[in-house]
Amino acid sequence: MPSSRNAALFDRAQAVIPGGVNSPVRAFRAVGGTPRFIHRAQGAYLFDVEGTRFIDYIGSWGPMILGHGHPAVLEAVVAAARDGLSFGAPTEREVELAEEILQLVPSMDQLRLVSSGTEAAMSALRLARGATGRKLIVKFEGCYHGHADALLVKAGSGLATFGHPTSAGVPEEVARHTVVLEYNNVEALEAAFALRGEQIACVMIEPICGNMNFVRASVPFMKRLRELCTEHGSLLVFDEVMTGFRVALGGAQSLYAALIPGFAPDISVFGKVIGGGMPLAAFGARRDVMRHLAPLGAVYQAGTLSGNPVATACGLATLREIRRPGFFEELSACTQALVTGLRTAAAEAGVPLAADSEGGMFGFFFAEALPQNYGQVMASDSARFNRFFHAMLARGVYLAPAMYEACFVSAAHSDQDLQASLEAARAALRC
Ligand code: KE4
Repeated sequence: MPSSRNAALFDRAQAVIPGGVNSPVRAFRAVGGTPRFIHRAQGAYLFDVEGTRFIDYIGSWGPMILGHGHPAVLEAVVAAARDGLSFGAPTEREVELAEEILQLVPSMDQLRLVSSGTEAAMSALRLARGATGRKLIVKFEGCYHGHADALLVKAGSGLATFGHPTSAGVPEEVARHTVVLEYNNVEALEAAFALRGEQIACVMIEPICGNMNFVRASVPFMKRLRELCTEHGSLLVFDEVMTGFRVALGGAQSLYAALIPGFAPDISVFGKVIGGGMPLAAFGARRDVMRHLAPLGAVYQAGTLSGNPVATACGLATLREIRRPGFFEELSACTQALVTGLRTAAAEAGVPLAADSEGGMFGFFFAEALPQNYGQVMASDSARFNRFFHAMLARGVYLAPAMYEACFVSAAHSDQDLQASLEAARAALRC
């Protein structure tokens, strides 16, 4: 049971902040119960206001790939803060960060730094529309790209028909320019392009969808998507806010490039890890696309804190740590060991569980097989997930409080942490 301090704080928070949280998923509504108010974090651990320690598999929803309080990152942030929190003017460090990201993501010639994944995805969308002169965008059910109006849309009644808002406040007129298709459905993709290909400005996709917990775009699907975008002059936008510098140093696009000769997205969106826990995100593309952005071109995009000097120091220090030789090999091995342990524990308990991982990102479903789309994700056993979530929380293991969210391992997670987590899982699977 949550401590009285967490409950009292939640009551206080709900008096002054809608739902008591500054981002809805934190309210535990998907899993029920009272959210834990975190007081501090260190390494692989979160500590709530009661001092209860949790092994952290959320990592701030992805950014904390090094764990909390990495010395080199802290040192860089403090030093940068001492030199000034914000200037609203260009700095050398923004150039350094841009150069280092571009070295790791060869599909981009240039990028623009912004303050959140939502801002980056929204700007990438406007850039795609401005660069192509087209209005229609395509997204996939289950993928989340932040809360820009055009992306809060669900599938229309028929194939490739107009989308409908998933949120109040999004006008139908906006949603009608968004087509929502089923993830991994090649036939639906073919039909949509056959019907409206010449109107499609871009297709935005999470290449490994962490907003469906963990669902991979199949190679045949991704290959066909790339071909269709090329054939119809539409831009392929990779939303790597979650997968970027998390599933591999070169992001998910580097994995597909290794499997599909010549593969590359046209525009890429990054966030989370590149900020190292500070508000920083980015979008980038080839020069012929980025030239459309103000002040060069007619696509306007701006931000007071874009490329903030403290955030860029945090991001740069993080990037320099994860570039170290062997970093991703070790992180992947650690994550795979956890996932293998989860599968074994579930098999021993006779509980159907399907799990997958890539780099430092993992997901699991109480289902016989890994889901390939949103419908299959939602068909998994949510009641068991919620019981499991709370049983793990009670045993000091903090998973994502929703069965459609991914989980993350950091470089700070030790073998002892993994063994403790699996011991908790063996008990939690019997709840
Ligand atoms: P932010 O605006 O939250 O920085 O990024 C939006 C975003 C864009 N694209 C992808 C693939 C994302 O996963 C996100 C944000 N992810 C959620 C968790 N699924 C952030 C947590 C939250 O909303 O509180």
